[in-house]
Amino acid sequence: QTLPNSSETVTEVRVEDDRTGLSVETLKRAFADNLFYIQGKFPQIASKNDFYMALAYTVRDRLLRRWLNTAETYSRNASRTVAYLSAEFLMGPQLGNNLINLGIYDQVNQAMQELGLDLRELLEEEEEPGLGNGGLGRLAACYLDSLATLEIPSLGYGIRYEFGIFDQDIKDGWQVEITDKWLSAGNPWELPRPEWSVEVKLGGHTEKRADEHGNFKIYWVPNQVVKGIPYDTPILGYKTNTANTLRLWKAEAVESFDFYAFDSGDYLGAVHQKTVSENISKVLYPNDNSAQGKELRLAQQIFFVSCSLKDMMRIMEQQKVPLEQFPEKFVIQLNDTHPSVAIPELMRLLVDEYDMPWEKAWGITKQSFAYTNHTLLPEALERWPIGLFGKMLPRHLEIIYEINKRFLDEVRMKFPDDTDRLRRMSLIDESGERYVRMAFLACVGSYSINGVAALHTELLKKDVLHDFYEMYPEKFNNKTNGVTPRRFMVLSNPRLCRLLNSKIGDEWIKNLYELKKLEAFVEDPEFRRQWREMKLEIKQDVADYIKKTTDIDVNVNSMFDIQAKRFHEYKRQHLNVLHIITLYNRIKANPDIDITPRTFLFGGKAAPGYYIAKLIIKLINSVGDIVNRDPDVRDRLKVVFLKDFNVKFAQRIYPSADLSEQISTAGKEASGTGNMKFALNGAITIGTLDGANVEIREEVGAENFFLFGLTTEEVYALKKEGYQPWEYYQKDPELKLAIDRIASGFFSHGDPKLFKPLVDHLLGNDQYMLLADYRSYIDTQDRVSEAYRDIDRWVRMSILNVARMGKFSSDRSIRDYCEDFWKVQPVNIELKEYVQATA
Ligand code: 9GP
Repeated sequence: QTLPNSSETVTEVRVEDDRTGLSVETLKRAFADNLFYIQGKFPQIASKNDFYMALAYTVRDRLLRRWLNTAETYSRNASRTVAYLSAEFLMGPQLGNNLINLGIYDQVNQAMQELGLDLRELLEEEEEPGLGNGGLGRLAACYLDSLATLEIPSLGYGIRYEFGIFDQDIKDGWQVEITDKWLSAGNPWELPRPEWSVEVKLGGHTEKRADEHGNFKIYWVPNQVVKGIPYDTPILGYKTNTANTLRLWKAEAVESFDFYAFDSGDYLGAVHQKTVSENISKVLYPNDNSAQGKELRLAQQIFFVSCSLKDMMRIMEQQKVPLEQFPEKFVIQLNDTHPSVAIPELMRLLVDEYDMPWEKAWGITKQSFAYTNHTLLPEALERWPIGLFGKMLPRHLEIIYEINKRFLDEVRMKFPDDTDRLRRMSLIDESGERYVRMAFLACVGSYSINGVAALHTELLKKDVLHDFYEMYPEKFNNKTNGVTPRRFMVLSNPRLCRLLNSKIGDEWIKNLYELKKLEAFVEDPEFRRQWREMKLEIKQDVADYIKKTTDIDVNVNSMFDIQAKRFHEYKRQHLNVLHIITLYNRIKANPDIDITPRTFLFGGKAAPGYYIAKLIIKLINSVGDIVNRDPDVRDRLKVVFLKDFNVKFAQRIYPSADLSEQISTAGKEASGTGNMKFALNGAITIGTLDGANVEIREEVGAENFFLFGLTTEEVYALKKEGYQPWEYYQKDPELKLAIDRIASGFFSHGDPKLFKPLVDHLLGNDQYMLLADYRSYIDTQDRVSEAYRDIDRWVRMSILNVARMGKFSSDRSIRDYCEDFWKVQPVNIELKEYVQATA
């Protein structure tokens, strides 16, 4: 071969094909090689984990070429990049997803078979990185998948928690938390990049001093410095060459030992600093939808945003992009308020460290950030006590005061003589103990503010952020959430995929609106038969799993009625329990009653400190103990709590649902994404007009959705007029009996005290209005039971649900973000051969 612009002839040497080849033979050889050279094992003594690791490295090798090509292309073009800042990334297992996205699932399956191994068992072996609590972290993971699939340059930035979300065990019906040691067997998917480590300052005080030119400047004198080390994970798009990066920061001490203390004999003191620093990335706060006003949590937030901003500046420097062009090079998406301390941190970097005038720095900052709000719950809106904030971030507090001063001037200008508005909108809450209001800071420092479902965005505008909407109407927009069909259909539901592909091809995997084509087959009885058979097979798998893990027998012909999500009072798992008890009471009153058999499945974790949520878990298990054993029930009802709901488990459970419970109090669930995952797998929803349920119902049609309950307006109105749960209890004999049974100790071995706190909540103020919605819920559930008896009608509904869910792909969400305000273009990645030339 002749080199371009040269007459020299060279020999071409390809990098060993074992690292890139996709044939079954090559995969087998590469796998054996990795088992030998990386795991240091021969097959006879290798553990399942060794096999898993060998396969993971085999797959990672195939990602690396795409990853490096992508990085090289972005670097060469200095492409505009989305920086997605999130305290949580709930990635789920990597191996299966990478096989799907590389398009080599079948080859690898065959290769493993030929080696006498079972791919499914190896997939089971993976410890998933559970670096998130629930919907918020999983959304971030779905968005990374879509960004890569749509070939959008992007970086996910977060924290590499040593311990992710706890593993849940159930002992005597109670949740028990177990530390999640996800890293203990090693993580083959990440690469540490110590050369890009950065330092982050904490604590101390500020001083005003003259610099070398005699100009007065503010200096921050910290009392602690920690080092952030980036760990990179490739995020491959579906059947593209794009492999973006998830960059998670691990905290370490700047010096492992304080040598002075060490020399003076204070060994423990010397190690102390190391421990304090490492604590920052030690553990994920296991709270969903509630803010934790803890010092360590604030340290986590400043730690990862400061590391990330400095990393972006390093990239700009390397690509020779001037700092003034920060907003052209990066758009920083704030995933909830957790990273919003990035706003004063960017100001500090520009003003203090790069000597930029305030106005210029503020211009850059305001154009760089976009904020997504994910909650309407007041307790989840973060605020930091001034004392705590100032102690850890004294310079940031000064900057926030300055931002606030200038902001309130703007408010005064737009709304003269409205002092109450100033008080309401101030970044500092002065109504009692003083707090920094992080959501307000995010609103002021961002050029875009979005909610995550149409109703949620409307409620932000009308209520939670109403003043900010009046101040900056142009900033507000909606971006309804979506989920990735790669993980939640292709990987998790191969049977459904095969059936879909046989009818409409596989275009839907990249363009979910293609599912619409299924509608043409809904009148085909053979297709409906296949659909029904498929569902039964899936349910059988889950039934086997339930038998294996809980020893409970469930009937696959019964309706699988599933509620799987975090435990929270607003999500109302206990309303579901009231329905179960109602059915049980009907059977007790009339054992021969004709009832549609149901299997109630629950899954989900409660925050360790959230007593009532944990009591609801105990109630489910206690009701299950009675119902499952009572001979009068004759197996027509089964109640199963499936422990340790995580991404891996979710993938198993969503496909098996007949009925999806989305029953939060209207106006409380920002969007929900479980609702989408269930419907995409053919479950029919019973739900309130809350979050994205509203849009799901619009898409699938009111006739294919079981609606019940108060609307948001009705909830507000009823609260205003003085809601009396007691009246509902008195008026409705079925409701009264259900609650009385709980209160009497019927489900707690005669102990009336056990569930008293729960009963008191319900009959006291019933904040989430279960009693008001009970009758409508029960009547709707009766209609559900009726509908399920006509299984052919049910199958039609199920098919139409899948066919009409195209809107809820995360690809659609990401496209909306890109077009609407990220203004970022896809970049095509060419896969170059890596060629070593030797003369
Ligand atoms: O509670 C919301 C959930 O409704 C939404 O689907 C998810 C992703 O947008 O975010 C959750 N919010 C939080 O976890 C805390 O703000």
